[in-house]
Amino acid sequence: MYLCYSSPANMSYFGWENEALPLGNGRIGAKVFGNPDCELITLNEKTLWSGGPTTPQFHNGIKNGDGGKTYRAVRDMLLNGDLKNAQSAMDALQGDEDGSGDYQAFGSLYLQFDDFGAADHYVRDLELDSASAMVNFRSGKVVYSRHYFVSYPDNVMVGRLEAAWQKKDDEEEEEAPPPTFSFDAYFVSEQKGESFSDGGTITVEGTVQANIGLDGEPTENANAMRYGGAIRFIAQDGTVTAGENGHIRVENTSSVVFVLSLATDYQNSFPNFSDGSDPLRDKALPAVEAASQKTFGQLYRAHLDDYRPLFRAVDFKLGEEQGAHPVDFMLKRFAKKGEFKRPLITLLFQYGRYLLLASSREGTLPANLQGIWNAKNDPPWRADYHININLQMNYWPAYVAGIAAAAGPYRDYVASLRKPGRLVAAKTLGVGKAESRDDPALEEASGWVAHTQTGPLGMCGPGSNWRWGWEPTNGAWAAAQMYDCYAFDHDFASLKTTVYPTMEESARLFSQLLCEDKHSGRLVNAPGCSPEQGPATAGCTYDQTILYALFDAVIDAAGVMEANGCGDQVDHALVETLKAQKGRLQPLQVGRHGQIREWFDEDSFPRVSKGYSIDKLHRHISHMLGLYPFSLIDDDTPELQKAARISLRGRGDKTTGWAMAHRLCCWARLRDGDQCDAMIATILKTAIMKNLFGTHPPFQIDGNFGFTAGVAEMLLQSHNGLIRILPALPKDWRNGSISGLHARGNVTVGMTWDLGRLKEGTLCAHDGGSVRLLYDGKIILVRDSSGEEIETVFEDGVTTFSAKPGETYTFS
Ligand code: FUC
Repeated sequence: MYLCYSSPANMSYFGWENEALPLGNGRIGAKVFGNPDCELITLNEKTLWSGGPTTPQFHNGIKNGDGGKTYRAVRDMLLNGDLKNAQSAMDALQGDEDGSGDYQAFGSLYLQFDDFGAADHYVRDLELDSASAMVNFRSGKVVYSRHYFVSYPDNVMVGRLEAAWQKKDDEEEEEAPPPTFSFDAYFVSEQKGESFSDGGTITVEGTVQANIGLDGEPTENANAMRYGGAIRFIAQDGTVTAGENGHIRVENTSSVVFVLSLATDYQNSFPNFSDGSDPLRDKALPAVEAASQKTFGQLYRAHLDDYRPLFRAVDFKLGEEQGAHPVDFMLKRFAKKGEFKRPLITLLFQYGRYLLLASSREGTLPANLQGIWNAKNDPPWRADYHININLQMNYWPAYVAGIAAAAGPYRDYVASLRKPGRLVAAKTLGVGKAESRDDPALEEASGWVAHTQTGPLGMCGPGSNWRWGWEPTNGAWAAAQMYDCYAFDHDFASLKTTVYPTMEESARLFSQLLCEDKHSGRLVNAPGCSPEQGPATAGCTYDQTILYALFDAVIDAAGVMEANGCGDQVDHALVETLKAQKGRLQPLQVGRHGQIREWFDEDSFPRVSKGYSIDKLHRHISHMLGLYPFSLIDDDTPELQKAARISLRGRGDKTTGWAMAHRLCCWARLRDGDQCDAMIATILKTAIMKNLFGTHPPFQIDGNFGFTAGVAEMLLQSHNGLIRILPALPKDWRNGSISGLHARGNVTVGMTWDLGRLKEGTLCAHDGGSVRLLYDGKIILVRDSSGEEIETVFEDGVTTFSAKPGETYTFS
């Protein structure tokens, strides 16, 4: 599977965003432009951030640290029905982003070639199956080829550039010595770090200056984070020599390999985020040193051995091959004539899996708003971790689309918000005792909170505008989603050490904050906002849904902990309280127009009022969380399904990239395949760039990940104890197959369909147990691996059987 193009990427920010091709190993990110005469590779290191505790103005977003006084006052206004005054009072709850920093650009590698004449027969591609970018072209009788990849096992980017005589089939093997080329290599640091060259190696190091690209001067966000990078050139023939100003000259070579590694001294350990290392000498140079002892072939083999099994776990076909067409041509033809739809869907689905593996692997930060790729020191929305949907969406495909190897960084990052989140909870909500970042009270699991804009250096306080910045349940959502690691994959080790304690502590906080709303009798969180619009109210659908889902996850997980002999780590009294509180949250209400209400009182409050406005077509559909990703709206609540349909229709299809992906997931849960197909068409036409990056606009990668999750959800669903086969197959996806999808309960499922009907499926319940299958209410025949039909029970359209651990069954 390829993304292929017949011209290089434009050497501009536009070209970077729309055209250059991404590579990555979760830690080092690269984008390849592929210009024949001057190769440009922009580079990133995931942890290179400005801001944080070493900048004097940073206070984790806490502006009003009055121990919860204001919070309680606003809450009481809302509980007393004083909606109007509460809106003005909200201003005092705002925090700020001071010193929270931005994800920084690392720099660029340039390879400036000596003139070799005009280039033709140009092809540039990204092969998803090998996670490699290739550039090939000819000049005269010479074929030039470049091959790049970023290796997770060796933690280096590797490139090989070669020249060879063009061979015609009927010609004898060329006798002449191989053709050669020459170039100057140099590195441009986006942090104003100076580079040096010695022998065949360029090094660069420095400290983060922050936003220096803007006016040339370091700003107050400079945080002294150390970074280092090393690039070594190894030529098969010709010469490699160090030049002036950090340049390397490669002369008359027919084949040269470079290995490159980047590092910082960051570690995610609040409040001191430095590991005290010298990133150049302790990390980047040793990685380059070790890799340069190996051949290109050895490095490539190790890369493939690591990556390929992960990528190949899922194979997806929709009955029409992609052919050798350039992607931009396919996108245009689809927009104009509806052609190439199926190959574009399979490609974009697999691209989402590719991108998550490239931007999120065990041991580092999760994929941010741009994954790992960034060419600016002031990227949109800081390229941070927004948690009112964006970070969560990045990880929606992780389990269902068979790339759990990418999920670890999400789990670890959310867990790392606990400590700064305790400080925010103590100072703004009055829960917990911590006064400062080094207060020993921060060691107590007293309850953590995180609002919208979070970052890797401890930012999790409220934002500078409450309309988007005050959303304390965001962290609770992020925590609830962590449970996927157990729900899908039965990863008990993660549940025990990281996931359960993080979820339980979030629930502990909200369990204390919930208040009784006398009018409705509900327990409510207040004040709360529906992201990112409308008034602050008591008990909005967003808050109540998230808390319901979190409490549910904690209660379930507590049972799993108990069953695995870890009951002593469970706060049993809390779990009993959560059980009692859950039933009183009443998250979902149907309103006057038959819609799911986004706010409890939405039928009675004015649509536009001083301090807030409501956009009927708003991109966020936060009142739909009960439909997806949570599962409060299902076949057993048809009236809520109907209301969700009305709400979704009312909100409209066309919006920003990620928001369309959320709609896609929701329509899949409503089992409306044709509407999903229509949604996909809108996404392809309006929110996908030439390099298939999703766009908000601007480029924002959650659109890619949400797309992959949505397509998976059309083919397989596994919530509320049922595995649904082909639940939202569009009429137009007549024939196809998919293998390697994951269902909750640690089950792997594959399916083939023909003329819109299930032909055959395979299923492996890795841990065995009872499996409940639903396909269109039809009876399903199940055979074991020897082809014997096994005993099943068919009731209410559901086929149930008992699976042996690890046995592969077929069904039809
Ligand atoms: C959310 C959205 C915005 C944007 C930002 C990064 O808060 O509302 O549209 O995607 O995150």
